[in-house]
Amino acid sequence: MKLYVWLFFVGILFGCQSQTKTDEQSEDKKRPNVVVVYMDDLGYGDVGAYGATELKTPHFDRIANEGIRFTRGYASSATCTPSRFALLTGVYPWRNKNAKILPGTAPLLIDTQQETLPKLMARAGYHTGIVGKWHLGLGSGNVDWNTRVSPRPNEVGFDYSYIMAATQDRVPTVYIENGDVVNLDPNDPISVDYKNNFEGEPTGKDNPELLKMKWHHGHNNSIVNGIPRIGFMKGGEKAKWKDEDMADHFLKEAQDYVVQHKDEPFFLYYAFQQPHVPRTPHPRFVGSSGLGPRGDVIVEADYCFGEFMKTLEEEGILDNTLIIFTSDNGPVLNDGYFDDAVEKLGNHNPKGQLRGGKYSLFEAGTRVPFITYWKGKIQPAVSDAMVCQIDLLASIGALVGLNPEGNIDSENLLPALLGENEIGRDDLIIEATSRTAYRQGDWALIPPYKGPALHKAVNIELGNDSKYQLYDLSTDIGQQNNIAAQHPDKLESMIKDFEAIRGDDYGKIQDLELK
Ligand code: NG6
Ligand code: CA
Repeated sequence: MKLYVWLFFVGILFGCQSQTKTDEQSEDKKRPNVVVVYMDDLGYGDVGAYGATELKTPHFDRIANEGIRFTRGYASSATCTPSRFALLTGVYPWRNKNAKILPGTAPLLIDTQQETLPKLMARAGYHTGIVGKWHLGLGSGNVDWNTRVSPRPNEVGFDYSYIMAATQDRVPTVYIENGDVVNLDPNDPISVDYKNNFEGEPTGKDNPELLKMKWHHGHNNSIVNGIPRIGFMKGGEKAKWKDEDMADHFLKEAQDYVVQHKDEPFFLYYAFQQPHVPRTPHPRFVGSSGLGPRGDVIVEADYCFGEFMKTLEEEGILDNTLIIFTSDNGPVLNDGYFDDAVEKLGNHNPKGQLRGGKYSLFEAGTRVPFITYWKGKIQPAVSDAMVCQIDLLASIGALVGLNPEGNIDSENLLPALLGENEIGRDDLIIEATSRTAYRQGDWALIPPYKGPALHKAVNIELGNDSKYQLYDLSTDIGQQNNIAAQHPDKLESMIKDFEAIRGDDYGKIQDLELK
């Protein structure tokens, strides 16, 4: 072949390649980033835009007012682990018998073969990351915290993970980056046990003189930073987190993630630890709310969210990023520590007009702040569509043009999430400490369950009753009037529809996590 002919073909080839590259780049530019911001125990009434007057949340309010504020947005469960399981897998948590509040030593709850939201995003060409609270188990039992933990979030779809294993009140109290404990000194290995203490180690129960925060119920095992925890831990001194710095620490990680991945489409799951116990605001937020530490950490979380938004703005990608903001379950005041949450509540009402709270089958257990925001793309609105976190898998899948694999309960509600219509789910099964209940349209059905009506320690009505409960939420949002007896036909049809999804053995559930 003559040289110039060869050069001609090479030229075409390179031309095509650079053409493809440019197309890909502009294609990438068009593909929106997706960020799920997940609060821990933030109630329906804890946000200004949802009616809070005693607590200022300007940054949450900004996206609520400039995006879509859903009035009927649900977590799948009234506790953390099951809600997170449903969020990431699109599968109802009650289908997995292990989807309960997990100890820090629990094995990974999600099957590594199972479809997940981050896996789907990775298939769509996104970089995927998680920063913050995990609480879905790690390893396959008997985790050695001194070697790389596996399987971990990376095995269920996250390219990058920077997490706490379980909760702020559970050991191990260390950060874990891609399976490695951050700042671990090999000469001071970590041991964790949820049954037995390690010889000679102080505990919240036996050493009250070492505590800067007192336990109310539970939370009397190992002491870290003067705070008694759930579970026993030994070693890892240099790796232990400082509770007051945690919010800033996760914020920095989330910001760094954005800066590092701004030139490619990314999916970030930013899972805050606030306002879960122990509530440990950084000193600059102490007293900021006037409502005690619970209010202060909400102000702190709102600040962190504002700073995170600033980063998206400064990096020039705010108008190309879909943000979904919500909470894993409803609010609780006293969740095991004496921290003035009850005493300093004043006129603040974390659950708004709803009944119940965290752990409850009543509305406040699962109906949570739920906001979608996309600068320039989503028009400000209030939507009454019933949407649930379980639907993010199919909905975000639709956004990136992929159908999730496997059997899922997730529904594609993308048009509602983008404000193109107000069509939500027809019905939804919610879960609370292994029990389930049913929402259909405006109606709420709670089957009979044994167990206390009131969780005394946390002072929350759980929804247990010896009879079926039926509420019309359109006229009785506070679930004060059980109208099952007046509406036998409605009751019967709802039980039938509920059982068609749930099966009919739900009533046998005795094994409640809370006794
Ligand atoms: C409970 C804890 C509570 C909290 C909850 C999990 C006791 C007495 N109570 O068992 O403090 O940690 O589990 O919360 O230990 S969640 O938001 O992660 O589901
Ligand atoms: Ca929670």
